[in-house]
Amino acid sequence: MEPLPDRAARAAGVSKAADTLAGQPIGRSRSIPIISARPSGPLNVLDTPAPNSAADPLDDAMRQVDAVIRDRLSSRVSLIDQIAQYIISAGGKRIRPRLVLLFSQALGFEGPERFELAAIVEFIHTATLLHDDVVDESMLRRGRATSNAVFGNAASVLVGDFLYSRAFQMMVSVNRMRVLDVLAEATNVIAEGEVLQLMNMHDADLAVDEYLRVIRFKTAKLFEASARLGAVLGNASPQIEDACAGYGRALGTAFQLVDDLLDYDGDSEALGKSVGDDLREGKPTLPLLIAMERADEGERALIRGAIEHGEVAQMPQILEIVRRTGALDATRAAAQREADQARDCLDMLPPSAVRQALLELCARSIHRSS
Ligand code: GRG
Repeated sequence: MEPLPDRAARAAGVSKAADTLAGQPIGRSRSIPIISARPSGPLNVLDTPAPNSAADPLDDAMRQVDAVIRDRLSSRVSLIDQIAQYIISAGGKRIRPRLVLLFSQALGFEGPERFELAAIVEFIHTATLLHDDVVDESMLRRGRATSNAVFGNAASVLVGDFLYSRAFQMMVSVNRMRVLDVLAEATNVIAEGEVLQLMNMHDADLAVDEYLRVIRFKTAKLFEASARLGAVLGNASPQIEDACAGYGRALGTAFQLVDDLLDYDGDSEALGKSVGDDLREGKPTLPLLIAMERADEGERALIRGAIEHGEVAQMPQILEIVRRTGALDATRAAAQREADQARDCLDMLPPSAVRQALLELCARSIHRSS
């Protein structure tokens, strides 16, 4: 039978030759907002500095997206306003809106619908974060207390529902069936991914390809949809649309692989969220799966116990095994492989500032600390 590391490497799409792959419990939450829970920083999204503001070809367009976000966030219900502002004003990298803008620009579309669609994908992303932090009982996100920690689980889930349904109202206003089609499918797949992940919790025998399926669903799908929407706006041919979607899918997969790696190797402060949460939750991600395959029998039993029972007492030893077995380098190599695939999808675009920005997004997604 083929040795486990080789199976893992193949399933993750990394060549053998390269040898590169191989809570805190939530207390009783307040159900009404409290003034002291307001963020100390700006509440206005326009005050949030855009990443890479120096030479960012999207500076101007991102300002327009932020204006749409601010406008469409409003609700007659004050708690919705407060929580939606709380999470959106914390910033975030705004990668998904950038994909809409970059691909629509690359394909020659300059209408205002691109700002609407960019805001829509950010709303959907934010809705998933609100829901995910409740599911995972996370306490820290974007460098501050999660919405569920501050406002409670019920309010967080419901405001997630508001953002999600507001996104669909905005989609209808764009009045293009194809847009609805892409986003209805994407959100459905994201939810499937999250349920699949739930089913895989505490499964120390999870296959690498099943892990990859989950990340393609829960994370890469929205990247894919964002890139595809840029192509839809540009009335691209089906071939070009699929190439754009392929870029988004590969970039999103690389992005989640790095996310999972940073959970073992990151710095909580830089990341703006707690590290080590995946092990605490018994979530079998690629660094752990590879470490298990490469470790000796005793170490394997230790990791298995941690995954199956969410044992965190052995965290330092497990971290040491993950590092020593090269599981982090192998995970980064798997992410690099995906980023390379994303880059290849750009061959259909002529050289331009936009194409350059998309290439840089691949590099930044791999070499990031937050
Ligand atoms: C509401 C459609 C819908 C579904 C609910 C909970 C859930 C089902 C899905 C959650 C999926 C999820 C949270 C995937 C992780 C995505 C991820 C890598 C988030 C981090 O993205 P960044 O780093 O975040 O772009 P910032 O903070 O920069 O915006």
